[in-house]
Amino acid sequence: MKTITIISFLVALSFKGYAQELLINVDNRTTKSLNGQWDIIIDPLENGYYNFHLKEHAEGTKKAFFSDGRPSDKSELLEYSFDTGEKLHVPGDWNSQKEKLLFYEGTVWYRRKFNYKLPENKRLFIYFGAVNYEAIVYLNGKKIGEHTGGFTPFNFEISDVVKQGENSLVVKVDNKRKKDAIPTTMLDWWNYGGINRRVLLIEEEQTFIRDYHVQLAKDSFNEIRGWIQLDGEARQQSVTLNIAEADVHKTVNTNSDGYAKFAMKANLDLWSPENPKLYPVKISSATDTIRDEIGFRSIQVTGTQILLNGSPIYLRGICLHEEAPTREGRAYSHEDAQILLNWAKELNCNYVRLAHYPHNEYMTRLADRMGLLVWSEIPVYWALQWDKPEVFNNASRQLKDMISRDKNKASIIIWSLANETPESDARNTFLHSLAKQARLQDPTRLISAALLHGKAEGVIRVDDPIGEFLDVLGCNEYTGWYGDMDPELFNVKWETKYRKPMIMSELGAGALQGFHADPDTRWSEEFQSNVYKHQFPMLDSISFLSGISPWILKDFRSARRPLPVFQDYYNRKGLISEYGEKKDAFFLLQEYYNKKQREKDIRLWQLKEFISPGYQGLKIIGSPKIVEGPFGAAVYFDGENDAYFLDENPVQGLDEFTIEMLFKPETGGDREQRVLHIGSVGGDRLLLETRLTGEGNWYMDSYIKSRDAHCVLKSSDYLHPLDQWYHMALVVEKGTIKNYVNGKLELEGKVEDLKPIYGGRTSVGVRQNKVFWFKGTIASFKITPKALKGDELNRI
Ligand code: GCB
Repeated sequence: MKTITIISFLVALSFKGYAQELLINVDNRTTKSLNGQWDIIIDPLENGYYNFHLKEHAEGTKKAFFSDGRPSDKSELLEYSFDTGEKLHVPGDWNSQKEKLLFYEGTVWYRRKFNYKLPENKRLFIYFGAVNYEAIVYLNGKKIGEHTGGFTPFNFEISDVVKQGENSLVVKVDNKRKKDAIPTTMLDWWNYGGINRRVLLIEEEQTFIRDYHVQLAKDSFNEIRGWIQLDGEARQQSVTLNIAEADVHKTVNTNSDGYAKFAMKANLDLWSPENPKLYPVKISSATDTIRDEIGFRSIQVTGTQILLNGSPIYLRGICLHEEAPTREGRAYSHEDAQILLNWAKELNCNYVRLAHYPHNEYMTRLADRMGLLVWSEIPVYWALQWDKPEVFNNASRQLKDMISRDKNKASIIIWSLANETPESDARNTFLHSLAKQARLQDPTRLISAALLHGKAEGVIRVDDPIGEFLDVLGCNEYTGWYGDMDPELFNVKWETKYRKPMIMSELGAGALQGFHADPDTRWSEEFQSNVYKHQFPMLDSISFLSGISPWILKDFRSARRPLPVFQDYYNRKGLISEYGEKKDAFFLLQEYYNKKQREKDIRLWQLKEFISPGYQGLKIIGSPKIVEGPFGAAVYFDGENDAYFLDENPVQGLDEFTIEMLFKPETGGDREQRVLHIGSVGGDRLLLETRLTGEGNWYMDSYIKSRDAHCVLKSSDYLHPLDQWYHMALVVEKGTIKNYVNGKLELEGKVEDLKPIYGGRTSVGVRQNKVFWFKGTIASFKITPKALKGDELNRI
């Protein structure tokens, strides 16, 4: 059968003997699991692959282990057998299943017998969630393909090779480290070998839906954009995308490659950590149907902030390795993912960094359901052989497959390209190419990398040249751990030449859980806590910091960490021990995150009073969710997510209306962020949106005349420190903004002259004396500083 490629650049990425294009969303396909006990042969000399002169065994050679042979009579010499040997559980690494394999790096052969009867007119694929590191797959003695890279899925079609009845599937798995591999020979995690993730047989129609991309268009809140890819002979079909709950029913025709793009508007309840809304999605063609659950959210950066659904967000994160929470070895199940992510939730995280490679799909599916934002990365870790084309191709393929599998997961906001790589021209070119590739494949997400930093004269700088190609800077720092634990070290200024948001992608210290001593004693919980305590004020002082992901949730195995008693081959920077016991620092970080949430999470502010004198019935007092009112409205108390919706629109049927707001933040402080949206979005309706950061009380009068596409916004009396950003936006679906006034500025111009940044909507805003919400060129806007008079109202 033919495999159809999506975009020509991706074709160029394929290299020798590589697996075929990926079938995505395997959870919702017709599958048969091949998980369970597999027969194995440990083969350090690769005797089953080479003869004694190191020549590869040809297909059909009985001695070759992939032939899965047995003596034909009692005198025949055959020096291997899968039938009488050892077994390993799949999924699962071998190192944690057999003591003698703890440090083993080499080849293990796996065999699984299965019975199959392929129904007529169906196609069959074999799918591996991940095999570390090299896999060669044989079915009934024939090689069907190979795969390199330990953390990405792959599949092969076996329709023509599968036998009706008993089949022998043999996989040669080799986890030897190599200098030109990814990761390379030096790494700070366990090189777990094996078939580490699930194995599935996937039955498909002759022509089926192999892949699709369904997400919000970049910078939009209401335009779903994407594509669908069919695989098979009947490639030209009409395909329907159905999201019933959002009233989306879109039919498109695939071209002769089986590919079709689509775009349409939709009124969506946006996904966020507070509201992890997933929509049931159905894609159907004449020959196939596939279902999924997809969330829609927007992720952007502006200046040094990350915006989720248009509102600034602080990422309260934690790093995780893919290690099982309740046993040794790799995590591979839904239950593992549930425990790990529950711990992250318990810390009050809204974000996780899945280090240092793509984790299994249970993690990202569950993150979608639980409302955890995700940074996902490829194992481009430390020093790679940057100038070798085959190394680049390998990285490129891993990046492609990571994005391909998870591109429809709302939780994933960041694709990360690399971790702590040493600067060089060759590395810069390598990573720049990966950044371009990632943007081409997925224009909707942010690109980052965990960078190193430099320090001179009390200033730490994050100026790595690849920062230029990133949307968000990641930075790993171990102040207080590598080197001395000197409190003075934290009195440092952080700077970068880039005007971009930064995430502190790692920080931390090690401790042996249960070992208590004074704070100066290495490996004690007190030492670890002390480092965290000093980190927090330093982190708070970094104005361009948009979040952190300390290293790391749980202690994990690492051959770099041999120190007896305290390490015993574990990296001890976990907040939780390998047995699941929490260290003191867990609770410190939890407390810090609770505080951060109070400060930064715009959802938490208390609306003290909300009155509308013109409409006596509308009165909101206390909790934002208490609403009494005669007319319908959408009242958003957090910008997007914590909206209170009433049935009717207050603007509807009125030529003009007035809302007066008296808004008093409960607590002041320069880190408070308050957002209030009034009105509603969609159709010809209007949204008045205010965002303010500032100290003390303030209030705003606003006046909106609507339905004739003319709007005026008037505000008064801001009290805010000048260096704080604030933003007032008048958002219109269409029409003209004649006048826009806030405490300092007046803008005039036509909305049509502006390039909308949120789908059909246009946002007007100010940052001190600069307009910063506009994208594209502003042709006819005038910005004039203007003093504000409290009682003035502008009307059109
Ligand atoms: C790092 C690495 C991470 C290590 C960690 C450590 O910077 O990115 O893989 O495990 O430091 O513990 O030193």
